[in-house]
Amino acid sequence: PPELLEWHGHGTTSHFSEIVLGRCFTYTQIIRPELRDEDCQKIVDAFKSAFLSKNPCNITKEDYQPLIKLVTQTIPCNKTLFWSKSKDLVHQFTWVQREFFTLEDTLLGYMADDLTWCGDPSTSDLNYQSCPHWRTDCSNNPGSVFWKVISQKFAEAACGVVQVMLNGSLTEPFNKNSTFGSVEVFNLNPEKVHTVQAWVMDDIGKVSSDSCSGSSLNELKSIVRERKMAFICQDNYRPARFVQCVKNPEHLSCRSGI
Ligand code: DN4
Repeated sequence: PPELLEWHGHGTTSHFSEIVLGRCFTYTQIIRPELRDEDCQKIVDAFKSAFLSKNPCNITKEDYQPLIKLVTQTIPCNKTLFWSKSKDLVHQFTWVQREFFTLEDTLLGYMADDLTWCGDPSTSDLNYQSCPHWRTDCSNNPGSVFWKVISQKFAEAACGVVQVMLNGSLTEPFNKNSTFGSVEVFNLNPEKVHTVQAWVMDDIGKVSSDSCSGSSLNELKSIVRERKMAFICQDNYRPARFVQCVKNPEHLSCRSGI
């Protein structure tokens, strides 16, 4: 059996198989009934086959191809929402503004959100003790490869104007080593995507900085323009600011016109 704490990351989430199967049914039967005919048992089996009985440091994009092929979900043009370092806010926003889709609002992203999973070459079981951590153990682990594959697909499929929510309280709201900066921007198809629109959201309580004119956003603008798409940037996009203000109604920036 795998040694206790073989790896530095958390082990497979308890009840992983039941959670992903349950989430698949919740998503396809209740959240997006237009997907009601998807076969959740088949999807979960393909998900698990991608990494079970394999070295969790040698997972490849090809391992997830059967899963990717099984799930066909089209996102309407103009409704794809990427994010970086703004996970809570972006999901609070899409919970209210239902027509926007983050990756975690698609079936595969929804099934895997916040979970950990890995197997071991010597057994056909999940490893509940530990899984490789992407920084300290290896980057080709089941979770990292999964997010990379589905992030790439999500970006390739986008059309019209795409949005990205960034964190304006950071010195580098755009980080070219993030999944957004290294995978998603470069997999947008300029023949389908005409504009990239950034929403740069400051934490409430931090001094509002004019991030759109800073060097980090300028780097994103250069990449986008180089790839023949238009770039728009908005500091503290109002609809998302309103979501932040629910928790901070008395803050000055929530009281006065912002
Ligand atoms: P981020 O806020 O830097 O990272 C989002 C999450 O992904 C954090 O928990 C990161 O872990 C984790 N992460 C980032 N890169 C890797 C990696 N290579 N292996 C494992 N975990 C990683 O933002 P980001 O720009 O890197 O990723 C967000 C964008 O990519 C979104 O537009 C999504 O469409 C997509 N995405 C979503 C998820 C998710 O929902 C994960 C990866 C990518 P840590 O830095 O906190 O350790 O979980």
